[in-house]
Amino acid sequence: MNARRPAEVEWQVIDDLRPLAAATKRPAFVADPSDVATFATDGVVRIPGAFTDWVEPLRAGLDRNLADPEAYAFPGESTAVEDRGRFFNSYCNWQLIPEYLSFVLASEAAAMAAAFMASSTAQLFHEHAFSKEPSTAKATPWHHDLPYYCVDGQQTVSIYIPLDDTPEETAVRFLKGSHRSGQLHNPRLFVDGSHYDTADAEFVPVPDIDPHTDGIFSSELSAGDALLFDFRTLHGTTDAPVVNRRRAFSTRWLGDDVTYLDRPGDTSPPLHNLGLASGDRMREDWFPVLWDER
Ligand SMILES: O=C(O)CCC(=O)C(=O)O
Repeated sequence: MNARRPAEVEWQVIDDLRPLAAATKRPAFVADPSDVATFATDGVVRIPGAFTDWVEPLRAGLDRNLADPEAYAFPGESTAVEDRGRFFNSYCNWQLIPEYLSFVLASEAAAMAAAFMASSTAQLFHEHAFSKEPSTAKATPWHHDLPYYCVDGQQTVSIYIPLDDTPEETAVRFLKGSHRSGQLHNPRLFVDGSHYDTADAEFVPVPDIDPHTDGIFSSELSAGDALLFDFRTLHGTTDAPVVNRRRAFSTRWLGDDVTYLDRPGDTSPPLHNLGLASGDRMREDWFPVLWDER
């Protein structure tokens, strides 16, 4: 999603995650049917206070990442040298950062993901952490996530947890219903909004979306809320300056119908040599199934 250096650190450090998944238990989650209906219709729903208890541990995990970005996989800076502030992100480090590992293995996220995807399983794809520091005035370009990923399917969800109270002006916004458009849009670099060079010829440019476009979901957020969104839901931010730090932690989940897709161009995360062909289920030894009602 930005100008990334190659991973200096191996993103996949545990050889086979299936024993770890089998040896640990995650709490159940009872979804409110009206939230599930909103997610299906709008492609996004906010669940206030869902992960308040995880805010401190996840901030501590992100601090490790920020203190030594090169010690973790795929560090990315999305502010140019001349820009004010800092927009940092990093992903695929949940096996390396103990607080992230605890979250994926012990929180309600897996059960919540399965409930909202209407899936009997929830398979963890990866986590993604973000930090916009005070004075950053950098928009997150409007995009949706599926075209960046080496997967395809309808049953997907990101669980995005703000780690700071965030005013509406700088919070991530969503175009309601955009997950049902049937179109896939070119992935864009976060640093300047330009399209990936090698994007699929079938992709269409992201439409112009501004804060007043009809059907925008936007809200002020409290640390520990959850925003659940489909990988196909368009989202982005304004370039309003960030006043107080704005950190967030997302986990990306795959449901029953999701399979590997060998995309023609670059993908993000740049996961190579997965040993899969298009149409294969993502391998459960590297992408663990953490909720399973099969
Ligand atoms: O927090 C942001 O500005 C971007 C978040 C995002 O794009 C995502 O979680 O997919």
